Amino acid sequence: MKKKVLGVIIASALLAASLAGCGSSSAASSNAAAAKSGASSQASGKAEFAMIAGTTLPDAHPYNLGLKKMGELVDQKTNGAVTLDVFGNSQLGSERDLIEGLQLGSVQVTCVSTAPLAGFTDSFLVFDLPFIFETTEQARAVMDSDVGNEILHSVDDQGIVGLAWFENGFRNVTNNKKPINTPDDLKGMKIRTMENQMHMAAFQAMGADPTPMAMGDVFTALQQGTIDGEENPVPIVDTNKFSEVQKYISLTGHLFSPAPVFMAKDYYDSMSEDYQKAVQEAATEAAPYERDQIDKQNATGLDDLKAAGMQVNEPEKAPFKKATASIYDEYVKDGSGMVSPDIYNKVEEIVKAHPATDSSSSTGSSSSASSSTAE
Ligand code: EAX
Repeated sequence: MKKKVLGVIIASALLAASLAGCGSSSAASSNAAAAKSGASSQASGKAEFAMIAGTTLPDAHPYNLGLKKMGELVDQKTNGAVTLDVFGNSQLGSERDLIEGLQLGSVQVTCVSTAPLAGFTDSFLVFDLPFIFETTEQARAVMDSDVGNEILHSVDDQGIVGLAWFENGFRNVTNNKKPINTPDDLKGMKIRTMENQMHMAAFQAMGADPTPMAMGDVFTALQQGTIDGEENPVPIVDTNKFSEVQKYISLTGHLFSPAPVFMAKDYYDSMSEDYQKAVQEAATEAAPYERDQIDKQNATGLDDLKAAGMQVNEPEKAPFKKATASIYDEYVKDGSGMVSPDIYNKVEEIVKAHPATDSSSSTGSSSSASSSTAE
């Protein structure tokens, strides 16, 4: 809580600084001078548009590495007139706070999972269907398709510009009680989920007791035992050091979280077309870099977790799919809070065009997981 208040204070101070810089002709001309002399305007604090980005994840997580890359690129493309400072670790609030922050103007850029968007728009709900993707390739094909683009831009009328698709990846269950081999093993377990009705319904269908909570509160809740477990991709479990408070990670791959990079529309609209283009290009170019970092951390993360004492298992997915199949009946239909059948069909078509192969499993590095399970 303290952290969040501090974050809001920092955000407000930075916002005041960025507003003071924005539109001031003296700031703009000294910035041009700095650019000419090759000096970094970020270092001298003279950017015309000094943007701040917030995320809920540790500095080493790919979201933040990707946003820093976007910052370097936009700085280069505008000779330092547009900069981006990144604040991770929920310093600027939860994902819901960050999305609202774009609308209120307290933050200019964020990267979030799609799940917390459920309270703002229905367009992203298709990604909350359990097991909709079997492979990362399928998820990426959807993000990079026309329907992916349509979904990304569906928040335009809510004061938010969709810039690019980063990703968070396949989610796995961690807990302190036992390896999860079948849905039965989840019975009665208090599992933290994101604040999303479909995720909660899926965990309920598997017999767990889902507890929605903001990311910034999860470590302490695990440590204090108010929850038994949580579910997140390997890079998050690893960079958050959940191994210090969790014994088991089960590679369920039950959901894939894409991660849109969003910008505040008012702020974007206040920029010249050249700067808007530079911001867009920087985000587009940073996306493959961010996804590479996810691949890298997925490839090494399980070994880190095992070295830190976690036990890894890879359950068969079929019983979990069966246990959560009702979510499709319940949520794929017309109506508010539902997955639009039109979007669902378009996504399914792309998935079918990218069939899974043996080597393209949902957890990336999972092939050796069961054989090398730590005891
Ligand atoms: O978007 O809250 C979560 O579990 C998410 O995976 C995280 O905040 C990244």
